[in-house]
Amino acid sequence: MQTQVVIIGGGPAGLLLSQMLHLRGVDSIVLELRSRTYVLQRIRAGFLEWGSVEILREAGVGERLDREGFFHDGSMIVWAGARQCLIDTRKYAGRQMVAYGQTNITEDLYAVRDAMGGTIIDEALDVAPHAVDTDRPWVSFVKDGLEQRIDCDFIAGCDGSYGVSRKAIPAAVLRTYEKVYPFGWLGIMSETPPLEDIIYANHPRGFALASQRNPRLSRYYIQCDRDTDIADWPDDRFWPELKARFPRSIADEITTGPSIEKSIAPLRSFVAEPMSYGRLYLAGDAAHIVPPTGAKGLNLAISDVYYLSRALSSFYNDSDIAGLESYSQTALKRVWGAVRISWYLTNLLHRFPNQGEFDLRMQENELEYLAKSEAAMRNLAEQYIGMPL
Ligand code: FAS
Ligand code: PHB
Repeated sequence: MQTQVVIIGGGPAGLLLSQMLHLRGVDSIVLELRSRTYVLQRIRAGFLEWGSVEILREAGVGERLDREGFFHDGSMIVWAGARQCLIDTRKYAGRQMVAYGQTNITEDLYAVRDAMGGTIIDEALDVAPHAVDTDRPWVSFVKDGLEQRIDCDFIAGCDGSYGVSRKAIPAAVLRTYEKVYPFGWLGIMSETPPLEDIIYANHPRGFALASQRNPRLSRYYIQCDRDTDIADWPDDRFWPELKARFPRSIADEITTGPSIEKSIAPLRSFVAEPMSYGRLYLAGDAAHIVPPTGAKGLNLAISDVYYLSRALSSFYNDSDIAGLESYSQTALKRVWGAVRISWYLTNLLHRFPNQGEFDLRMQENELEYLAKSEAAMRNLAEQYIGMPL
């Protein structure tokens, strides 16, 4: 087979890139390891920066998002009993955050790709990029037991943190940066009415978060040990623990019910540099991971694709290679900004093992400063909603 861009990975990054390239007249083939059913049952992120909303609208997948997304003016932080402040993105950054599940985005992208005749090869095994440091790269894979080959001009590695693309960058070239946090998030989804606001809790028992997907679907998280066994957390243990981490007035508003999904996400930051090598370009989790505290993971995948789709379109439509040459540097500037704000919020809101009184005073003073200083809140709000693309 032959195409212009082979995209390895059919998650949000890969599907969105395929769609944005199509709208710019660039052909691609998506190779996805898993079945479509498997990809669509994954429950992950759910919180979009304003820039991501605009990009998804431009890609032609904004209609359901605008109809079903939960647009709101910011997220609440509660701490020390009844103290609270709003990260008011509408007041301080003139933009709203939108709660809309990654699963919905993936469904919408599959639908629009199918409608426009996109080529997505599911259950593609042993995908391997070849000759990425030449101008004739190609990709091999196995489908229904048959070895296949696709010749192309470029390869986009959108295969997540444990994919194959990043490994195609020689060890002598690749630099990685990692920080592993000493805890994870135990998350559940329940078919219960959510709270009015998205609320982060800094609590002596540990961090908690109340979020949502729609008026009938709630998403909750509690900080847990990295080695937590999910079997130790039946619903009748989760709900009281979640409530114990919020002020009583909020806890009493939480509607409990059977969980329809429960999973544990370890928290870590990871960045691979450079995000390109020869004709290979990385986007999304293939290049970086952030702790979910700042809700940046999915949004970074979307902004990477924003830059990469424009760079590839300029190459094909204007014979301009500047965007491709600067892609890694441009994307990494935004990546490191998201890594930093996620690191800041993770340190601000969680309880760390061996945290002393001094550290707790630092957290409390920072929260009080945010609550009192317009300048401090403006600083946080503009980063939380996402810096301009
Ligand atoms: P993805 O991992 O979503 O997609 C990569 C795709 O490549 C997958 O479909 C995979 O099957 C495929 N693939 C892998 N190896 C392959 C191979 N060799 N060949 C072909 N295909 C291959 N972000 C937030 O902002 N907020 C959150 O609350 C949040 N929660 C998360 C919870 C969990 C458990 C995880 C794992 C991540 C979470 N994230 C969250 C981050 C997450 O949303 C990612 O940022 C987002 O999925 C990134 O999208 P992609 O880069 O497309 O990677
Ligand atoms: C979510 O709704 O999944 C969510 C919201 C805010 C975050 C992280 C995750 O910071």
